Parts: sequence; C-alpha cells; structure tokens
Amino acid sequence: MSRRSLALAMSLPLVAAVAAPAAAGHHGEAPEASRGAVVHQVELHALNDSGVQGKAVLVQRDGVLRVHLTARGLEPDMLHPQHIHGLPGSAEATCPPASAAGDDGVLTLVEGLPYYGGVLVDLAPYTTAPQGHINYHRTFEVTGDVADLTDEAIVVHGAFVDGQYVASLPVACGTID
Ligand SMILES: [Cu+2]
Repeated sequence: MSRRSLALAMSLPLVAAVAAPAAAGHHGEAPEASRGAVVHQVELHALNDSGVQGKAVLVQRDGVLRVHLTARGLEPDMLHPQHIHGLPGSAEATCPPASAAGDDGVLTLVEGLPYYGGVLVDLAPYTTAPQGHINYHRTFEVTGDVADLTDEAIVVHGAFVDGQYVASLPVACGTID
C-alpha cells in the first residue's frame, strides 16, 4: 500500500486516546485473572461486499482488555487497520447499512462514521492478512468510555476499490453486546 493511504488510515479522528499496550501479566495469576472478567463475543460481518467474515473475543477485567480477533476473506498481504469504534458517551455504535454507501455503492470510512463513530481503541499492530486471514491476539489497558464496551463496535478495514488499495475502507464490522 502507499504511504498516502496509510496516512489516511492513520488520520482517523481520535475520540479518545485511551488505549495503551498493557504490561505482560504476571505468572501464576491465571486462576485469579479469569475471576470477574467480562467476556464479549463479537461476530464480524462483511461491509462493502468484501466477503470478509470473522469473530472477536474480548475479555475485560480491571481495566485490562484482551482481544482475540480472527477473520478470513481479506485482501492478502495488504495492511488491514482494525479498531474498536464508538460514538461519544453511551450512544450505541452500529454497523452501517448498505444504504449508507450512497449512489456509488462504496461505503467509505467517512460514510460509516455516523454509525460506528470514531476510533476508541487502535488494535495495532495491524496485520497484512497472509492468505487473507487475520489471527490477532493483544492485550490493552483501557479506561474511560471504553470501560463499557457494550456500546462500541469493531471495524476491520482495507480493500481494493477500482484497482486502488484503500486501507481505510471498512470491510467488516461487528457490534459488541
Ligand atoms: Cu476503524
């Protein structure tokens, strides 16, 4: 992908910079760690007729968020930005309907913003989806709006449009219950 499209993907409006990589967990605390955890199962469905399908499991406890995201059907060997998006406050983020794409039928990042909102958690580092697959594990420290994930959504990006790779293009989305 070009530097330019990467820069575009990186310039998504940040609603709140609340995520930071968490320190590795201490050994010997595994039984404790599962106590009181909130688990969210998220189904990721295709946007822009991408054919991308996936799921994410989010495990949250004491301000630590573990993310396991798997997806298939992505453009192989291209960078796929992925984020937890959300609307301000407790407004419910949703996945945009096809009608949000407008006349050209291409749902851009911006056209989806009224539905899923801005980036709340940057699920970096992004993968290049070898064979079109993502298998992503990461742990984050989260505070603020993201402490309650039930009004947020996960969005995965990146696909070709008319022969040009658009890293910001939404290709899969799932709401977090
Ligand atoms: Cu995003």
